[in-house]
Formats: sequence, C-alpha cells, structure tokens
Amino acid sequence: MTTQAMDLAPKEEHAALEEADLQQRFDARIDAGDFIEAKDWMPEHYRKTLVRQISQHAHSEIVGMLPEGHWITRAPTLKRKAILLAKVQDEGGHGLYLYAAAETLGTSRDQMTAALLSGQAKYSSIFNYPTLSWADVGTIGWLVDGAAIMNQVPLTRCSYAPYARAMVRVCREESFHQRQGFESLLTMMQQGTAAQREMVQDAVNRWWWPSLMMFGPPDAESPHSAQSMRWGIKRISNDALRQKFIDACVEQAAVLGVSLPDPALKWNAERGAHDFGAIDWSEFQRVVAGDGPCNRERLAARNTAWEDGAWVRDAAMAHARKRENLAPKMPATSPPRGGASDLGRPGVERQEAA
Ligand code: BYC
Repeated sequence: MTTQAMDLAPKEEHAALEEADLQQRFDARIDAGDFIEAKDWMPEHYRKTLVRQISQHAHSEIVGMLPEGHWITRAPTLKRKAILLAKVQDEGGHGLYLYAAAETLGTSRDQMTAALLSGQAKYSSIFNYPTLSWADVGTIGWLVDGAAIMNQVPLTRCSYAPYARAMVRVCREESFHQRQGFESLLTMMQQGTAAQREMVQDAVNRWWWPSLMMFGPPDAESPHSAQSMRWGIKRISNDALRQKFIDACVEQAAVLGVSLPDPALKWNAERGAHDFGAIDWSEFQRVVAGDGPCNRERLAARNTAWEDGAWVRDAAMAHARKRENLAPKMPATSPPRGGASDLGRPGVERQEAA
C-alpha cells in the first residue's frame, strides 16, 4: 500500500462510519414519523426517489393543462369558461409549487424541463388521451381530479416536508376541481337533452379505465412501492387507493345517473368493497412508453410553448441583470439586503428613470 493510500484508508473508514450513523438516525426519524426538511441529511436513494416522483408529478400538472386547455375557447357559457380558465391556471400553479419542491433536493428546474421536453421524463398516462367533447371536461374534473385527490391526500403526510406542504394547497384546489366537474356533469344529466346525456355517458366510458391506471401498476408489479412505503413517501399502496376510488365512484355514478363501463363491477359484502374487471395493463405500458393516442401531440405542444416563451425568459433575465447592476453597492459590513424590496428605494427608481 502506498503512503497516500494508507493516509486515505482511515479517512474513508471514518466517512463510512459517519454515513452509517447518519443513515441510522435517518431511519429512526422515519420510524418515528418525523418530517425530513431540505437541509437534513438523507440517503441518496431517498433524494433520487423524491426527485423522480415530484418531477413526474410536476410534469403531469403542466401537461395536464393541455387536454382541458383545448376547451377554453369552446366552453358553452361564460361561467363555464371562467371556471375552466381558473382550473387550468391552478394546474399551472401546482406544477410550479412542485418544481420548487423538487428544486429543494438539488435538481434544477432547467434540468427537469429538459427531461420533459426531450421525452425522457414520465408524466401521468392519463394526459395522453384526447378530449373529444365538452363532457370530457366535466369527466376529467370528476374522475381524473377525483383520482388525483385520492392519491394526493396521503401525500400531505409524505415524509419529505416541502412536498407534503405543497400538497396541502394542491389538494384543496383539486377538491374544488373535482366538485366543479361533478356539478357540470350533473347539470348535463339532469337539465340537458338526450344528446347531452349520451355525450356524458360516452365520456365516462372513455375515461373510466385510464383513470384507474392513474394509480400505477398493481402493487405486486410496482418496483418502487415497497421502498417508498418504508420511507413514508407513499402512505397507501397503488391497489388500495384504486379500490377506494372505485368504491367512491360507484356511489357518485348512481347520483349522476351514468353507468360505469365494467360489467364485472359489483359489491362484494365479504370484502366490504367492489369487485371489478381486469385492467388492460398492456394499454398502460404502451401509453407510458410513449405510444398513447396523444403522446406525440402533448410533447410537441410543450416544445412549441417552450420555444414561444423564449422571449419572456430572455426579458426576465435581462430585467434581473438590470436590477442587479442598479442595486446600490452596500459596504461589506451592512446587513443583507431585502431582495425585491430594493426596487422601492428612491435611489433605484432615479437610476432606472435615467
Ligand atoms: N402514468 O413503482 P410504481 C393531476 C410509472 S396530476 C405514468 O408504482 P411510484 C392532474 C412510475 O413513475 C396526476 N407513469 O411508481 C393534473 C414508475 O416509472 P419510473 C399525477 C406511471 O412512483 C392536471 C413506474 O411506472 N399524480 O392529478 O412508486 C389536471 C412504476 O410504478 C403511472 C402524481 O404524480 C402513471 N399513471 O408510484 C388534472 C402523484 N403510474 O419512474 C389532474 C404523485 C406509475 O420507474 N405520484 N407510473 O420510470 C405518485 O403518487 C406515484 O409516483 C405513482 C406511481 C402512484 C403515480
């Protein structure tokens, strides 16, 4: 062994011991139900798992604006248009909170955006289906946002605190989204024409099975579930959430007066839950692999939006540089400045005016 290697060996051993100690303390915190903050030590695999899930979630919100966005200019009334605009805007906001939560883990927004635009990153399979009629908008609210809430309420207790905090607000807004969808469908079913009722049934027939796929593969085939449950990232399994969703939807469908397109759907008193038919997991795999009805269209739309937005990013950067140059230089002993509030300083205004 060289002298250099002999010097390094105890250092490496020390680092390994320290890491084992940190890992033990991390595990104990997770077991005690503690929340982990961005500044806390965490195993690399935990960090990567979170970046994967949170960034996929953020991408889903952003891509999820597209199917409904298509109907903003086609909404039947001003009231429905205003509601839809607000909803789509909320989804954009959710994407931003989630990108910010993922950034606390050390991955930049640019890296995440690049992964989405290149088609390398995943986003929810559900947004690769087309919105063919106005009833699809209500059905997305009812079923897609309904599935989203079912999946996301447990995430408000996720062990990673910045994600959990972001999910509190997201869930409140999703709850409004789900209700507006249900109310829109109820209006069509109770006050609409026969053609409108048929439109609702057709939309429900098309969205039902893809909505069930939103919860992810069956537990037995979910590669990440066991570890994510152990870490308290996931609190309820894919299959358990899917079952809760189905049970809730059966009752809601009865109120709406629509049928769910599954002949095998029936109450099982022994299980205290509904039995349901087989999900076509080959369709799910195809859609996730990039070959769903709208995958190419969705990616193309995001890429076009990115290119069209280049001037906004350039302008924002130019403004930030200008502000930086105009900020009065403080002596080294001064306390830190208050960021944007500097713009309100008279000195800054005078210089900008000049
Ligand atoms: N679509 O081991 P698994 C919204 C992937 S936004 C595509 O179970 P995990 C809304 C999974 O990523 C809705 N891919 O993974 C927005 C993994 O792939 P990788 C989005 C899926 O992470 C606008 C592989 O399959 N919600 O609601 O433990 C308007 C194996 O799966 C899907 C979230 O993102 C899918 N459906 O569990 C309206 C919630 N399912 O990474 C509404 C947060 C699975 O190994 N995410 N995959 O290549 C989660 O809760 C979990 O990530 C999942 C999957 C339950 C989705």
